[in-house]
Amino acid sequence: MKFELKGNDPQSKARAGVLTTDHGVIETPIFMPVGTVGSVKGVHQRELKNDINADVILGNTYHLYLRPQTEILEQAGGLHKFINWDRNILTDSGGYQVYSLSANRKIKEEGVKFKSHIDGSYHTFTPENVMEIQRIIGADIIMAFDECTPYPCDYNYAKRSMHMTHRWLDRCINHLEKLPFKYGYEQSFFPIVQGSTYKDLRKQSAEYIANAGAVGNAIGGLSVGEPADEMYAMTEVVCDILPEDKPRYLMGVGTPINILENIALGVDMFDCVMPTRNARNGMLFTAHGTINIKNKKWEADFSPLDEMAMTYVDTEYSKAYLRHLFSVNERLAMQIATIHNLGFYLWLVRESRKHILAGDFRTWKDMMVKQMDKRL
Ligand code: PRF
Repeated sequence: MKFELKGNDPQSKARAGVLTTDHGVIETPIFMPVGTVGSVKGVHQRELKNDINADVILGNTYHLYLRPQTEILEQAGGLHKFINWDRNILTDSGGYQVYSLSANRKIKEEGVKFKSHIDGSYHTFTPENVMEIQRIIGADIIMAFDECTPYPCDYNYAKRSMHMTHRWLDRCINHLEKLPFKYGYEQSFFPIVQGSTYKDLRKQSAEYIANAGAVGNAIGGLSVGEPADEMYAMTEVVCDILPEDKPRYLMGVGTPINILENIALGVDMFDCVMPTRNARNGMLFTAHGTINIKNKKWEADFSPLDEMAMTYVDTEYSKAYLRHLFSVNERLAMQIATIHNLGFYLWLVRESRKHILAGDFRTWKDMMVKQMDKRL
C-alpha cells in the first residue's frame, strides 16, 4: 500500500491524499459504505460502482465468520470474488461487534468468548484467530483485534483495557508474520488507538500505536455516546501524535457534521452505518439539513428528492413519490433512500478534498456545518 499526501488546508489540519492498493486508488478523505455481511444493504455492487462510485467498502469479520463462515469464503477465493467486487475492501476485526452484538461475552487476556446473536452458539475470538480469519476473507485493509470501551468508562477500566488492546496488537503483529497473503495481492494491517475519553490515555495509546510502524492507523472507541466535543478533543490529541505520512481512519464516525469536523483535525478515512441505516428509516441527508421523508409535509411535494443531484435518484424521483413508497412499505423506498444518502456522503468527502486542495476547506466547512445543522 502506498499513501501520498497531495495537499494540506492552510487553516486547519485537513489533508488530501492518495492511497493505492492492489485493488485500486482511493482518494482521501474518503467515506467507506458499510457492507457488513457482504452486501451494502439495499444497493447492488453495480450501483455502488457506477452511481455512488465507492472506492472501498467495509466488511465485518464477526458477521462473515458466523455466516457464510470462513470455509465458504475460502472456497470462493475470498470476499472480493464471492461478492463480485473488484475495488477495495476493508474488514473490521470484530473488536466492536463482539461487544455490541453478541448476547453474551467474556473478555479475558487470551481473547473474547461470545455467544452468537444468530443461533446462540459459543465462539472465541483471539488476536491470532482473528488475523487468520481476516487472511481468509482477504480484504485489502485488515484491522487489529481490540476492545472498544463503552461510554462512560471508569478510568481504571479504560486504562487496563487500553493496555490489553496494546498487548493484543503485539500478538496480532507476531501472528500475521507467520501468515502469508492468500490470494496474490497485498493486505495492509492497521492498529487501533483506544483510551476512552481520557487525554493522557489517548496520548499513551497513540504513541504505542505510532511505534508499531504500521502503514496506516485507526482511532477506535469514539462515537459510542460521548458528546461531540469530547470526540473532537480525543481525535485532536491522537492525530497530533500519529505519523503525518500514514492514513488515519476514524472508526464508526459519523454524522456529516462529525465527518467534516474530524477531517479538519486530520482524519482521512471514515465508515458508518448512519447513511444506510437511517435511509431505511426514511431519513435523508442533504447539504441543507436532514429530511424525514415520512412526514406528511412531503405528501404533495413533487420537487426532486435533492436539487443538488449527486446521484440519479435525486432527479428521477420526487419527495412525494419517495414518501409514498415509505408509507406503503415498498422496499424500493429503502433502496432509493440508501442510494441518495451514500451519494451524499461520497459527495461530501469529495467536495472536502476539492476544498482542501483549493486551500479554503476551513471556510467551506464552517459554512456547511451551519447549513447542515437543520431539520427540513
Ligand atoms: N474498534 C473496532 N471497530 C470499531 C470501533 C472500535 O473501537 C468503533 C468505535 N466507534 C467502530 N468500529 N475494531
